[in-house]
Amino acid sequence: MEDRIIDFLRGNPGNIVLTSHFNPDGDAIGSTLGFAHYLQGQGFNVNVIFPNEPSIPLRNSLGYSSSFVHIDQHERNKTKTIISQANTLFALDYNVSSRVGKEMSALIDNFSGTRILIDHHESPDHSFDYMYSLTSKSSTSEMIFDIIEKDGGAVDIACADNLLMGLITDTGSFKFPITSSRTHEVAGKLLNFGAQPSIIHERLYDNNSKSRILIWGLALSNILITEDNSVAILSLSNSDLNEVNCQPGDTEGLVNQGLGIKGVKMSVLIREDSVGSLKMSFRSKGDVNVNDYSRQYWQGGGHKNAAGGVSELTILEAIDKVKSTSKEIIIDD
Ligand SMILES: [Mn+2]
Repeated sequence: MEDRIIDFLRGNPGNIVLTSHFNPDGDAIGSTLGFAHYLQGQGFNVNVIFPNEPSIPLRNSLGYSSSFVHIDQHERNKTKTIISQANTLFALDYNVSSRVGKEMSALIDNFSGTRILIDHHESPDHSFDYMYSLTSKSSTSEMIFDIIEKDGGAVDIACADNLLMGLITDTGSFKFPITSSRTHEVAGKLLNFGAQPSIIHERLYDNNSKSRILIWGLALSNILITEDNSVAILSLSNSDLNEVNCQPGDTEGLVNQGLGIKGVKMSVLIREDSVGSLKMSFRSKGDVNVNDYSRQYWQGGGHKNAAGGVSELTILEAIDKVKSTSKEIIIDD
């Protein structure tokens, strides 16, 4: 399939719309903008639609300010028109249309043209017309590079910058187990196309807002660790978030801090977005499978070592539930 995606587009000329998931992360932005800039360079008419606005560091990727980038929450009428005038729609870095949020998922479900999914999450929705799904891949950005490389056209600096950002963010700067020799090879090739890892890194990680540092401080000062020292639990109440005027993206990456504690195999972040609505994030090491765990207990899923979920419990109830259920998935050394 991946060999034929761009040939398919050449055989079916028309407008292309590329979409990614709600709260777009580095790989969502990276894969979508990387592909969009490549396709534009190949003469295609492209538009990109994200459901809501990404965090500021992600908005600073090269080419983010292109006129073809749209935010559904800000430009509803425009995005509806774009989707109605497209004949091919890409779903990048998400496995089911509900991941784009309620408002936008209807537009994707009812899209009358060809729907193509490119993604590395588990359990992709088989209702798409074409699917390129590989859970062994570090990132959707790596998959997009595979497609582009086979096509053989010019990779401009905006494409290279965005794809490398996707690789860096989804692999935790090349340290997660999903990182393969191919991931490093792709990164090397992106450097040859002009991407600058030091600049991407500085933009992403040395560019914190005050509210981000304050919310991390609050969460870390209240960290709980289970008696057997295997699970770290971070929690932020609605009033914590309001106290520091927490902005979208401020808690991104926070859950990984729990894994930095010696002996901890799973880290959990519980965030109370509004009272009665918890967002759960899970990270794990090695064979501790948080995808299965979140599916079973938290109405969510994701990858083996990184997953999300939701809950209607209170924070204290959710902490108790993590304590009682996580024992099942922790594997003793
Ligand atoms: Mn991804």
